Amino acid sequence: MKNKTRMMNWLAGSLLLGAGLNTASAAELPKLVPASPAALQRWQDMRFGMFIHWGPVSITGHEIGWSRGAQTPIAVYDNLYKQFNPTNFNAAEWVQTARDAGFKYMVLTTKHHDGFCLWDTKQTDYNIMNSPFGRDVVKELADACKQAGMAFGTYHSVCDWHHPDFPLGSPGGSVPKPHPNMDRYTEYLRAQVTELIKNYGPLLYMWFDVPQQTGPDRGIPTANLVRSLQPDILINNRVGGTPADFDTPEQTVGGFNMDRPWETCMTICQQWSWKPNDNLKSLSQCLRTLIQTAGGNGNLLFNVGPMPDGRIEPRQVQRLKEMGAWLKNYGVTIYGTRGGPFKPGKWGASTRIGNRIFLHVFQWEKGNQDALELPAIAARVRSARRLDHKAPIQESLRQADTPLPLLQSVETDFQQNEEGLTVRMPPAFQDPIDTIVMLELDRPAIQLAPAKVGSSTSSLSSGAKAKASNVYQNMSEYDAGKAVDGETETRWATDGGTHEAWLELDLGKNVTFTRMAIREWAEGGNRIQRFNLQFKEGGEWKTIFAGTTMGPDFTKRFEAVTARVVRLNVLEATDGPTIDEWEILK
Ligand code: FHN
Repeated sequence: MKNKTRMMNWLAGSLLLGAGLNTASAAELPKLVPASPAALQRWQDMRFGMFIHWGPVSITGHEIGWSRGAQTPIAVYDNLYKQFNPTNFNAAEWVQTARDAGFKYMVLTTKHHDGFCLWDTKQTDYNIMNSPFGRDVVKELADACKQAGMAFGTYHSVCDWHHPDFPLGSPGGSVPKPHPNMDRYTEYLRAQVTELIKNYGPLLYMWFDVPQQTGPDRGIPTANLVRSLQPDILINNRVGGTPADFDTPEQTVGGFNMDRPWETCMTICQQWSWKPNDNLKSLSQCLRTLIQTAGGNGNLLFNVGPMPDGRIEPRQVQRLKEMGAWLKNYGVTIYGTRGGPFKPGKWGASTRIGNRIFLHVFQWEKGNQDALELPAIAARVRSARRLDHKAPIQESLRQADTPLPLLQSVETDFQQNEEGLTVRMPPAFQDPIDTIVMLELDRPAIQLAPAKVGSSTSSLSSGAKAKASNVYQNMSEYDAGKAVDGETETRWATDGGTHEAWLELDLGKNVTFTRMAIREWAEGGNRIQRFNLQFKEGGEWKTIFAGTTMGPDFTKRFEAVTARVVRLNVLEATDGPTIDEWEILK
């Protein structure tokens, strides 16, 4: 757990505050060469990529990089490669697994924080060619991807806890090296990045990671070197000191954003690298993550950790095959689409392409005749049809403007007026994971402004005056009001290491309510261990409910309460409590 917390704190810190180790003033900083818009568009159309975390560490079953000097002593960890001989590794099989899953690109860890290199690098002997396996894994996978028409990208860790010149060492970058030389290390890093692009490219992108000790004065020149070697390559926001081309929310679905590309990276289990009997996500979790990501206008980089013998665990292969079967029928609602116009939420998500909106409905309003109420849009809906791969094929529905497969669909009950749109779905046709309704419009769907769906407008706490005992770095992006702004992609956050805190809402007047729904920030894990909910009456605090863990989907119904001021008291938390959204409902 410690490693994971350290990993998350690194992520929260460096992505939020930038690596900030800049020695040059803004005026002297080099300018980042911008990305190719066409390359960005091509990558966004792909929507779904396979992340692969692999290396000799898989022998131990512990986390790559982070277990060095933690669960596994450094001397043992650094010699694992001498017994690494994954004779069942077959790049073509990995690529076939990716194709069967519906992935459109693959990304392999070429070097993680442990410094071990999975290719025939001339910069260090600490590489796969000096293992019993003795084969260039990066080359074999890159070639197999090319052969199959699968895009290939490389993950490359900026930090290197093994390399003597990198200032920080294991565990987790927490121990300073005796004789660091960051200039020499940066040259080493750039020499390896050059090898990867020149010898294994063209690459879809360089996915840099954990840019410890690397501010814009180093990060931007490295990014520009990458761009000079392959002008249409993409670069993520972790090269150091620059947001570069796209954001990388981790282990959570990123916020709806039509302006800046982003890609959620997430594990299919819990650990990034191989872990025996790890918790495998359900098909519903996997598909809904993909749908919510595409609905937010993002890509999903979904991770597997192959076993020490070179195979991907059969359980994971099976889960990926199930995703692929769904995408075979409904990939038309994901690939090539853009997010929205209806923003993702508990209700589901929406994607759009041409004059079509695809509603991905996770929950219908039982108390409202199994309807879905949507806000008004500036377009006329010509038809609503439920996609059903078992329905008869209608040649007429072939998409003339894009080479999309036939859409097998069934007419669906909907009403539209100036208030909004209501779609009804009999329970018999409600899919337990995702019911897809295609709306045909009288204009291009991309023209429509994004719109929020559902309960946030009905929450009595929407826009309430909020205050809290603590706000992360006193940053307005994380202040108390972010817990009641109706946006699940913003949140109230507190400083790391905060174990108690309160969040107080002034609802503006006495209101009567019977329900609360609180979303604890999913990426942070269940930090809240004990809490209570109170309201103020006659100057005294009265407790409505006292609980233990909260999680991302906490709801509680209780006897009607009438009050103006309410408070969430976090009495015990493993780390800084943070709330996406707090709804108070009649
Ligand atoms: O520390 C790494 C972690 O091992 C993994 O590679 C993830 C993938 O995005 N990146 C870092 C944690 O943010």
